[in-house]
Amino acid sequence: MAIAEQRLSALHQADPELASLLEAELDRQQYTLELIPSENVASPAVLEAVGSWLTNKYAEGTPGKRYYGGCEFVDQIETLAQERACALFGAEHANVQPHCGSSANLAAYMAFCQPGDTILGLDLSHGGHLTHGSPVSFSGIFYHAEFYGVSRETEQLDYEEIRRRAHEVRPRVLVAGASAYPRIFDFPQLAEIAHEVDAVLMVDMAHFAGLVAGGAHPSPVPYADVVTLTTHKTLRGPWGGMILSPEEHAKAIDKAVFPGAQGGPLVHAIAGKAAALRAWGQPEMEGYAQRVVANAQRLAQGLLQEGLRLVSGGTDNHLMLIDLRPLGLTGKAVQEVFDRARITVNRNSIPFDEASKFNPSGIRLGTPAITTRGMGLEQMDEIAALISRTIHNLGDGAVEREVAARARILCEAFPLPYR
Ligand code: DSN
Repeated sequence: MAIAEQRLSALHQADPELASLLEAELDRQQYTLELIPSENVASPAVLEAVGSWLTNKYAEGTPGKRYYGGCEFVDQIETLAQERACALFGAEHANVQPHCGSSANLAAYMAFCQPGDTILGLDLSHGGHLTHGSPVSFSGIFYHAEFYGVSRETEQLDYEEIRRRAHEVRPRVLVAGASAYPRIFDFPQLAEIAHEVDAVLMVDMAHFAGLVAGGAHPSPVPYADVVTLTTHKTLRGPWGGMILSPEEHAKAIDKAVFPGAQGGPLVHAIAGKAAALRAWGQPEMEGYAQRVVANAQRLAQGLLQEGLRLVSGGTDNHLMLIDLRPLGLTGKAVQEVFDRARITVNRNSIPFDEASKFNPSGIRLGTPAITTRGMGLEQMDEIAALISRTIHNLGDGAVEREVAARARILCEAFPLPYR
C-alpha cells in the first residue's frame, strides 16, 4: 500500500475518487520543484492540527468571551497561538482568526477606515496585492484607492515619490507590503511618511513574515499601526491570516475581524498556526530564513549569469521576477512549459508591463519551499541552469523531458516530510 494511501485510509474507504486526487496532488508536490514564492511545505505537526476534530467546533468571539459553550479547550488553543505570535514578533496584540490574508486586510481596513476613505498602496503591477486597492477587490470597491509605484530606473520603491503621493492624496491608510517586490522595505521611512499626513501605517507582511520571524528581514512591528500576514507562506504554517498591533488598536481590530468581516473562527487552522509558531523556536528552524534569502540570491545570481534579466537586478528577499520581454516571450506559455518540466512557477506582471494581466511579461520565482525541503546553494546553481535551459529552448520537448527528469531526481534527494 502506498504511504499516501495509509495516511488517507479513512478517505480511501469513504471516497476513493477524492482520495486518489489527493494522492495525485501529493505526488505532484513530491516530484516538482516548487518555486512559487507564496507557497511552502507545512510540517506534519501543522497538518495534524489542521486535520483534527477542532473542525467540529464553533467559537465565535474571542478567548473567554465566546457566544458558544464548550470553548474551554479552544480558548486555550487560541490563547496559545496569540501568545506565541506576540512573543515571536514582539507584538502587543495578535488576532489569529483571519481565514486568509485578504480577510486580515479587510479587517484591518475596517478597523481604521469608513467606506469611501482613501487608502494608498503599491500598484498591483509594480508588485502590490489585489487587496491593496485594486478596483476588482473589496479594497478598491469600498475604499477610494490611490497608488504609488516603483521608479522606472531602479524598479525599486522611491520613498520621496511615496511621500509626494501621500501628501497629494492624504490617505487614511498608507499600505506597505507586496506580493512581487524583491527588495526590503524601509519601515522607519514609511512610518515617518504616514505620520506626516496623519495616516495609519498598515504593513502587509504576508510574503516575508517568516523572514521577519527568522531575523532575515527588518520587522515592521515597531513602526506600523497594524501588521497583517498570512501563515502559509514563508512562515511555514497552515493556510490562514493574522493581524498584529499595539494594544491600543486591539479592540477595534478584534471587532473588525468578528463580527465585522468573519463568522466563526477556523479553530483547526488556529491550532495549526499555534504549531507553526512554536516551531520557530526549535532547532529545525534555525537559520531557515537566512537560507531562504541566501538561496534566492544564489538563484538570482545564476539566472543573471545565464543572461536573464531580473526586475531590479536581483533580490534581497525570498523572490525574484524574470523579465521575459528581452526574450520576446510572455508568461503564460513559459509557465505552461515549466509545468511540463516539473518546475512550478507563476506568471506575473512586472513594473511598466504593457502585456495583459492574464498573459504578463514576467515569471515570479521564490525559494521558501525548496529551502524547507533542504536544498542549498549547490541545488540553486543547478536550478538556475535548468530554468535557463528551459526558457532558452521553449517548445523543445526533449529539453522539457530532460529538465523534468533532472527536477525529479533533485526532488527525490530532498523529499517532502510526509512519507
Ligand atoms: N496570491 C498570493 C501570492 O501568490 O503572492 C498573495 O496573496
